[in-house]
Amino acid sequence: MKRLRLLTAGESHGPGLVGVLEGMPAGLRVSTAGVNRDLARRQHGYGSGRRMRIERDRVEWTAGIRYSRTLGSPLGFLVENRDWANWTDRMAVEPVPADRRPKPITRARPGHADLAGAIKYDTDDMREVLERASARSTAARAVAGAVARQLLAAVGVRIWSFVDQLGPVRAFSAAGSAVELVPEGWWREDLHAPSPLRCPDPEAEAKMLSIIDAVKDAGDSIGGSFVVVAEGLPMGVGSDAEWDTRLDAALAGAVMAIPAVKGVEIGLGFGVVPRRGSEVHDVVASGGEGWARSTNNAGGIEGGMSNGAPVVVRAAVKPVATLRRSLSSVDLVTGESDRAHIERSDVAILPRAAIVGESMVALILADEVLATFGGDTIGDLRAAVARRRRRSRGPKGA
Ligand code: EPS
Repeated sequence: MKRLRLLTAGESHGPGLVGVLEGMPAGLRVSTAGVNRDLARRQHGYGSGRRMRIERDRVEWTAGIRYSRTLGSPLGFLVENRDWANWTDRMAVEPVPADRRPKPITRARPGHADLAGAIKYDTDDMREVLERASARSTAARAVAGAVARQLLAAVGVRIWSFVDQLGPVRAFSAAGSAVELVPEGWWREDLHAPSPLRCPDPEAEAKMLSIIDAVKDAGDSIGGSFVVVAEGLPMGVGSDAEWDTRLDAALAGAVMAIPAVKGVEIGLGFGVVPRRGSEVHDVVASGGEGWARSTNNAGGIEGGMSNGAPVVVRAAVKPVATLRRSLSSVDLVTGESDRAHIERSDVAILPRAAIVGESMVALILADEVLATFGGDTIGDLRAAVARRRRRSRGPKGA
């Protein structure tokens, strides 16, 4: 990131997750209830394992906020792992006598960090890898993302998401991201009373739920895709000037950095491949208010910059790597062929991954907004954004 820095630490079954977010302007009112609401949203969804019944994620601030406002200094925070109480031997910081140590994990799960990590860190116990590689780490990102979301809200940007596909079932049976088919204002419903899979098409969602049940019974897992939408971003955030200043590149990298994400599209994405230019580009018209575009195939980004239309990012999520009916593997120590290790896990993570997607998009957009408009205080930022909005109202002569 250009102006923000986020550093997180924490193992899945250690005492907790910590984070430092540096670069927020002073004076932003931070709603702790809002951050906790986003943490709860990340925990919601059908297909989760038993762990989600143990955790009640809440943020504890350790730095950077006074009387609910940011000071401009780094924000420090902590999210406790309630499950830690059940893991004090297995994840002890101090040495534990050999007879009290659990059996090492030596049979790598295909698709997980286990094997490459065991080689990289030179360990015979894959627990030392999988604890940090766990998607538990995304709870810390959700805290930082929630603060970023509040900064964006202060300058008129709103972020929401939905699950648009699970296995073979697509919301609205539509090709592409289907954003335009989501009922107006659905995001509000999702915020306050989310459906089990956070899918805005109830018919498709019912099918998705039965797929999850069938996959669970078969000891298997299933993936799909989610879409994140950011509305109200001013024009010209990001820049065309250099390969590493482009907004789409930053978004793609950050969303790809979510565990289990294997593909990222902006707007039409891979849908551009079979189409001609006249079927892809969003014609420019000047409507009653500002620049009117009847389509948004560009997903809100042209030339590496926001064009004022909603930013639309879609991500492909692979099925979770832990299968109850585990796949073939080889024991790291004995070299014998055997079934992969089985760790308590989730069957489907789509509705939760979508919230992590919101967090990553919020972080990047907050960073890009700050890099574009600057400001030591939220007041400076607001004034600069307002100037840009005035300038982008429409053609000069209109
Ligand atoms: C995860 C496995 C499960 C998930 C965990 C990620 O945890 P456990 O092994 O304790 O059952 O619930 O996700 C979280 C704890 C979380 O907060 O998202 C994994 O193997 O990645």
